[in-house]
Amino acid sequence: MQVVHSPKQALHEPPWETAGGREVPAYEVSARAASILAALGADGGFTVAAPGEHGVEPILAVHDAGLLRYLESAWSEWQRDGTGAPAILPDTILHARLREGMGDAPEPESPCGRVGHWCFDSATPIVAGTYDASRAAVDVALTAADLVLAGERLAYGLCRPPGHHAARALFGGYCYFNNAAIAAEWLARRTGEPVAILDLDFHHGNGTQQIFYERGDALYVSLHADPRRTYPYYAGHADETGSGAGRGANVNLPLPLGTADDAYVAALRIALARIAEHGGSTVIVSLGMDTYHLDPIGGFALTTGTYHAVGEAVASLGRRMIVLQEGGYHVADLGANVVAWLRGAEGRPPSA
Ligand code: OKP
Ligand code: ZN
Repeated sequence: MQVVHSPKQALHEPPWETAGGREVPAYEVSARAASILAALGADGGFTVAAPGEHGVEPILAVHDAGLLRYLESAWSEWQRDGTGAPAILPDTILHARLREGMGDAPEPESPCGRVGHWCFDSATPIVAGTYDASRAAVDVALTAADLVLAGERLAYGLCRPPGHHAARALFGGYCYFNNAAIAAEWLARRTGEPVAILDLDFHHGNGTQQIFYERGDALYVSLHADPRRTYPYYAGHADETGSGAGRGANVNLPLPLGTADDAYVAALRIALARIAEHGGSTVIVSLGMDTYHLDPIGGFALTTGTYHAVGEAVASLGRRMIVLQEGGYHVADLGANVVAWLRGAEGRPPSA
């Protein structure tokens, strides 16, 4: 199987994040990619290649130009004019209700003001290498899409930082650009076909949902922890089904904390049935391994064997697959879990 990854992605190495009112070591670190690359290498059935550069146009097909401009300039501006902190985090965030009934305010000019205009949480620091790494992750996703467009049945993009929380004009949730949404739009424009995105990360992909919410040609289907108790809290409920032309093309299957293998696979069957009803030859999988029973920030109880079964079940749709990495924070077992999933998707048996 062809795998795409860039060493530039390791340039994003945030020192910490905040979680539950505490400063904690960052979970979304380059050791995650190293774990996956080591496991792919040990398996021997994967060929890793660097991405091709795709420029900013596919990003602007999905994201607001102001978000791209902000992420491109944030670090140098912070060096010039920031607080001297080793990472950028907002302390004031543009909340919709602050402007209730008053229309939009202009983007502020100071670094502390600007970050809160484009960021929605305190878990997503910007450091020196964040922009280059995020651009590389987008190129990884697009190159994986190109492989499938060129005839591969399946390609894996080892994206990092992840993407599914990034909305059209907002970053957050460890995500800066929405890799899966950018790849989906790229594919839709090139094929003229509908496309389906299956999001298997523990967290709901609020960004991907938002980007395609009014689109009927892009189906978004997600299995995730119920947002009543879990991040990102404000999206991912079952009654969010799309609007306008997108009515019915958004499918949320929230699951209770503690969900284990059998209940997960049962929900997956429902997700796959919805995808089978939708047209198009390709499924983009947002693959998060934070559903793992040992994940430090997840709350499901999946085991490695189930990842193999899930890969196999998704492959049974008979569609081409662009598999893109999202979360998964149990670094030691992350690689083995990804390999299990991909072997299942390829129709190979689980490793011994
Ligand atoms: C990114 B991805 C939990 C705090 C959650 C942000 C989580 C981002 C997850 N106590 N902080 O979907 O894996
Ligand atoms: Zn996640």
